[in-house]
Amino acid sequence: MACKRGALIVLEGVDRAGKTTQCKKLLEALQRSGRPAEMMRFPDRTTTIGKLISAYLENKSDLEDHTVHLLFSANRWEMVPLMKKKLEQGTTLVVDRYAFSGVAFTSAKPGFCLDWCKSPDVGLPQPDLVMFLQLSPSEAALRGQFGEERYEKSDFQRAVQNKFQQLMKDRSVHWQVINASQSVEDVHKDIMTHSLNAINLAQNQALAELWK
Ligand code: ADP
Ligand code: FDM
Repeated sequence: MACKRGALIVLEGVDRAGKTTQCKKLLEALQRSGRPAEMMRFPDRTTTIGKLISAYLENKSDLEDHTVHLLFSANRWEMVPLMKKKLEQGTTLVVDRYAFSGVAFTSAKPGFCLDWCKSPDVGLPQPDLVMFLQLSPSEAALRGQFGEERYEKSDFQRAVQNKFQQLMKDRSVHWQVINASQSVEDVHKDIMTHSLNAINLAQNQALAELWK
């Protein structure tokens, strides 16, 4: 490796767990400490595929369930060349949702198994660390009402939470459960500690492929 690569760090969790808040704080802290870092989020609603997904989530269009699953995956694959380039250049990527959300949300729908849902994302860049922000549905409810988007319903979110628990049994992924019911600052401290470890370890390791 010409230079030490950056780490691929993913934040996952149910709606209102604090993913976006914490991604931003982590990004700022890494940049302040002189470590090159950038933030990404999935779905990336700015691309052509992302706009189709966004219209679906906003209930402005309907898409068949398999189709939208494959679009979410394609929306990650279209970013892979850029992600690899950044990581190779030594930039750490802080990512708000990834393939785990893809699998958890689709497999929470009737008629979808985990293996089928995982298959289009097999071979994506393997995250060096996936932090799952754990928050109970009752605590999430205290953080405000659901918005208007398609998946923002309590029963469905509970089913998604169960699917995440199943995914976290997979030892090929470096999962770290974070207690998201702490204050914003305390959650940030935990996230920072785990991220710095992952950044140090990733420097000397080749980027692997997810679920391969
Ligand atoms: P997510 O991206 O997981 O949906 P957000 O970061 O958007 O979550 O946070 C959802 C809401 O909860 C926001 O209003 C945010 O200010 C608030 N919030 C985030 N983290 C905490 C926390 N640790 N304690 C209390 N409220 C929080
Ligand atoms: N979502 C997100 C999926 O269903 N599949 C995916 O692959 C990804 C990345 O889209 F309900 C769902 C999860 C959530 C919605 O919302 C995106 P945010 O607010 O943009 O994270």
